[in-house]
Amino acid sequence: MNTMINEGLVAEHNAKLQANLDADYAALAGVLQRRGQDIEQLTALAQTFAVAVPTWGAGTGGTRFARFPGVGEPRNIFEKLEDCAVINQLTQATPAVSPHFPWDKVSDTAALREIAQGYGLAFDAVNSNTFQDQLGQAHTYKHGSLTSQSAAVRAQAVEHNIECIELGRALGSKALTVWVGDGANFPGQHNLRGALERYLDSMRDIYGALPADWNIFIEHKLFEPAFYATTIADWGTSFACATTLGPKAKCLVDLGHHAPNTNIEMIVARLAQFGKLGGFHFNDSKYGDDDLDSGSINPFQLFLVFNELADAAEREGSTFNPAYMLDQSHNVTDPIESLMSSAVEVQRAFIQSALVDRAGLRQLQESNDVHASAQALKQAFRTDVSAILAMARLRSGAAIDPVACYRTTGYREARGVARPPKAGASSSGIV
Ligand code: AOS
Ligand code: ZN
Ligand code: ZN
Repeated sequence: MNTMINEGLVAEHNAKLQANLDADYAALAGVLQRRGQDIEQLTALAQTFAVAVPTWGAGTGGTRFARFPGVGEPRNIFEKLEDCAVINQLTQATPAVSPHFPWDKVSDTAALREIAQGYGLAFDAVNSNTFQDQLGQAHTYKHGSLTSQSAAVRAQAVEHNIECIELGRALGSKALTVWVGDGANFPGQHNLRGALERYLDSMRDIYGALPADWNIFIEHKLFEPAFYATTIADWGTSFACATTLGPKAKCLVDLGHHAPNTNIEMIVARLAQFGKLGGFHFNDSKYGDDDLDSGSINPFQLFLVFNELADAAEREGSTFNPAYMLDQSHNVTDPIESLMSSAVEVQRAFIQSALVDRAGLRQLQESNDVHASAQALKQAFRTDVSAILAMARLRSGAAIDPVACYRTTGYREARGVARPPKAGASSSGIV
């Protein structure tokens, strides 16, 4: 296995922290034992956790207003893979990468797959992009893509999605995520029903090109860039489309794509109940699609989402297997640090949800003990499982404290030398 970070540095970091970790782990083991829980089982469970890293997350995304490029940002998919390899080496929680086309320019899929494998990385869902125009493109997406009034624009958008499937197939991916910004900025701009009919027609063509063992994930988003009526604005529309299209079509929940205060965990429960929960884009937000690091604003919501996932997993068994991906954008942090933190926070919610005594909670609910039911969740959420996560990382060969370890390696500084910014690159350009 190729490693980007010198393994000796990771071992040195771990050696310094291990005595404290052992003490914290023993203390937590005692707390959990008094509750009838076995810390070793939880640590083994934590070692199974995986969330995919978005290739676009390795660079600085910025905001609508500005982008402040960071030092040594990856300039192509190969360099993004290097950063993804670091993230997985130090967390052992991110063994897959979710590419975005055509941002990720791939000419030799076999070579790319081999390089990824060398780092121990696989490819998760591929993402299409018909929300912006690319140089040399025949038709503009200014007035929509899959929903466009123009048959030629729709055909171009469908064709792009089919190309994404082909690239994904060559890379070993098993799913296509489709998010479109299509919608209206003004009342009257669209016939609301007509736009969705055209979307479904386009999606039927893409669906028809899916390999037998593939899924297509429909990602809904309340608004932006359309500010009056986004065509796939909510989980209801997504669910209706996924149901209309067929069994390979499922819904993808990006946590930032809802109105403030929306009960996202209930959406998760509904989609799981009806067999249409395809996957997640994890991130956090205060206002809208803020794309902040997971768990940075509302960790309780993340926990409650995982509480529903634990319930669904118990009911459905091993067939319940939604895809986990991060989707975040950085302007003021080092993307590697943010992605590592997010992966750990999602893993934290996963383990906290495993602390809930589900049979006990059911009894409390059946007896209408409202206070105790709420406290059962609160107790799990309040439990600091950091020692479990750190021990899982140590046992899997990762770093006890990924960000602290990363900061000792000088990786970013070295990339600054190895990856000088492209001459004349625009400050808003995607690297
Ligand atoms: C857009 O808001 C969505 O979250 C999509 O997942 C998008 O493809 C991704 O965020 C990259 O911009
Ligand atoms: Zn997303
Ligand atoms: Zn988004």
